[in-house]
Amino acid sequence: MTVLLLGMKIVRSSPNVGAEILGVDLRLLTDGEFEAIREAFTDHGVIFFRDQDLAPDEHIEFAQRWGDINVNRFFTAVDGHPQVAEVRKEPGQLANIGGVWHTDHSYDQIPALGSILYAREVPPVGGDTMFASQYAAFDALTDGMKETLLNLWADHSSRHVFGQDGDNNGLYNNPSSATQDAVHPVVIEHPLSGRAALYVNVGFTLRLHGWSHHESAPLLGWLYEHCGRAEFSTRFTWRPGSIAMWDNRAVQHYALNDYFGHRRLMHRITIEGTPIGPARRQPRPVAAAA
Ligand SMILES: O=C(O)CCC(=O)C(=O)O
Ligand SMILES: [Fe+2]
Repeated sequence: MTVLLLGMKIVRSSPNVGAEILGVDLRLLTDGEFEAIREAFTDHGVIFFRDQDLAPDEHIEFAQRWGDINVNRFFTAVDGHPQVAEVRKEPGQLANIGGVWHTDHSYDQIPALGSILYAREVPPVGGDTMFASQYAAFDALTDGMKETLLNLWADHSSRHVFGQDGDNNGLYNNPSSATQDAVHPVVIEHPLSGRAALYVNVGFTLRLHGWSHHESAPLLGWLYEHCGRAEFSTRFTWRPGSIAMWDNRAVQHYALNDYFGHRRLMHRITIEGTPIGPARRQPRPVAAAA
């Protein structure tokens, strides 16, 4: 489906998630265009732009339209621009940043709204990023599973990824500031759309709150598999100048690590979020008449 708005074209990327926004220069946005982009962001969970030419200051200016910038504690910043984090992988490097399904910042009490990732240098082929709708993931569950999950909370942490003893792979800085832990509902009410979204991720969720690791593992393992199902996802192929802006409360993402021998360099700005709370319990089903 294609929607035309103020000369911009909004083209859905897949049935459940993502839209590409064509015909706009992010350096010259009118307020009307920005409102249409914000609406597309709420509707589609992740939005994509092509052929943008943004200096770090222009990237920052676009980001500030959405809210305050979250200055990343763990990523190396672009020289002279602490608000802009580098997501870099060098040709000889094995590990990448974000190479499993995950939700950024779920370890924070108030998780970031999302990120604006801008491609500077990309491999000739590979290095795509996948996004999966956590609305679709929740909607596809049975009533029984929904009812169960609506009562659960989960513990999240940054320590096992960014901390001193974490699986850091030399990718991140400041391990001593990986002190964030948070408890969030397993199903959140999205602060913009009001829709219910699954909110556990293999990157940062430790266990169900009040459950042991052993008790949590089977259910969480099943949910992690479910969260990233192909039907809920879209795959974005980058070109230099491409942008993806995703909503951490609505989608998970996964940076594919399939381009050994090539450099990939992205600039990322993260926007602060607002508090999240549990999705409302569904009304009790009426028993079917005999
Ligand atoms: O490099 C990418 O495509 C995404 C990496 C990632 O997970 C992130 O920037 O949060
Ligand atoms: Fe990420």
